[in-house]
Amino acid sequence: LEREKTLAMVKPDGVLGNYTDEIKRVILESGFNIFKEKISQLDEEQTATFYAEHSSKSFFSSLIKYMTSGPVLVMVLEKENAVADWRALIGPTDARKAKNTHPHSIRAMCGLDSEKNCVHGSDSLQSAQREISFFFNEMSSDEEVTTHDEL
Ligand code: YYY
Ligand code: MG
Repeated sequence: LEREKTLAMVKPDGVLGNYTDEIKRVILESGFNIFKEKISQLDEEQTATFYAEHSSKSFFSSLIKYMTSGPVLVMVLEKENAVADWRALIGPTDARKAKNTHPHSIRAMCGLDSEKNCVHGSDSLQSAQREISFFFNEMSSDEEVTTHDEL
């Protein structure tokens, strides 16, 4: 399997609920290297760009309100098969479903429903590349980027 990078995010409910340390512990125990990380505060325009594929959905305006409600922690995770493995670790989009079918997933641990689901993960290698450059190239107004050594 190829070594990959994926974008992980702890969403505002996860940061405000103090789940960040627990989530990072699970990430490291699962064999990921946290290659870069920073705290960011998304505005409406940035969120609309990040979630552009969902712009016609009924939940879009509510999603933007939620995602801009507080700071997020964004991380570049690195390991073999990182994209699919991180998606598997976070569990299904709807945290209520996650609690039933994937009780050990991160969304089961700290998510609430299909909107407030605590964490994000890129859904493909192509999305991962887009999302990593979105946060770590274009949005360079957030200074405090911690970069860890590449394994
Ligand atoms: O990739 P993932 O986050 O698991 O789900 P998506 O279907 O891409 O939706 C992105 C984002 O939109 C989801 O994490 C919360 C929000 N959302 C929602 O508020 N209500 C839904 N019914 C579906 C998604
Ligand atoms: Mg998605």
